[in-house]
Amino acid sequence: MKSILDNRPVLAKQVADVAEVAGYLWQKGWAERNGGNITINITDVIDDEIRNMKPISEPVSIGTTLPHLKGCYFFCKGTNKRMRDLARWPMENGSVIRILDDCSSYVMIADNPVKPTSELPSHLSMHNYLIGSGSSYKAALHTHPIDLIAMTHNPAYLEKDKLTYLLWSMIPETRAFCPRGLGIIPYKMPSSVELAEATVKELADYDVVMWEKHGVCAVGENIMEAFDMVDTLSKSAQIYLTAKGMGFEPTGTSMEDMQALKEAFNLPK
Ligand code: 2HA
Ligand code: ZN
Repeated sequence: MKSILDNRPVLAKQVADVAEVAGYLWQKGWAERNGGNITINITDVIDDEIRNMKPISEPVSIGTTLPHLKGCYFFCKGTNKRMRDLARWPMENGSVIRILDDCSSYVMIADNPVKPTSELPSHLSMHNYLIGSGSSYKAALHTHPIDLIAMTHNPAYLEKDKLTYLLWSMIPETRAFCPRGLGIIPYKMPSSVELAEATVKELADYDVVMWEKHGVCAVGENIMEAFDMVDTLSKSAQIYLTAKGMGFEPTGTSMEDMQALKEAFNLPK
């Protein structure tokens, strides 16, 4: 079958990276059923032939207006599609969409008319924010990591930056490679515009945010980086839980050692 990826190695590599990450999410147990979603901004690698491609769907409303997305293109996991299927057959379980000039609707252009993720309002709002703020980030990831979600069932961890410092202090990598910490968003209806707005607000301070009792949302330069940050935070959560399971409270890295890391890695917080 003909594919938009044919003879477009750069675009094909980006979709292959999404498929690879989708497989990791499934293997980690973070992607039950259709859980989680991925979108990547592929506008930079779109050529004139793609720009002229006829839509394969009617215009669909996003539910919100996103002025920076005019004429942008995204590869999106499909709604109700499984990560484990996206891993093997990305173009059957995801689609390429074009944002229309009204900035509030999109059409699908390839390869199959797969309706994008139910979290499209939050994903596209994040991309809109990233473009508007001059960021070079192109990827947004939402997934359901067991350990991190479990921690949000304790109200004590919902306090601003409580989890950030706890997770940073479990292993130096987390401090170094998730340097903006972990934002917290109080529970909101999945897929809602309210959840999208709250998520975007937190991106001013964080690359990764928790949706209370639901999951995590991360943005990054590319999908591998977004995944790596969540993976690192989850590793920290597992170290914490393992220590607790052995019956003791982990001591955590001292404030002094944390400060030394901040200076050595030139970290922002
Ligand atoms: O796409 O995870 O939050 C399935 C979800 C919705
Ligand atoms: Zn979810």
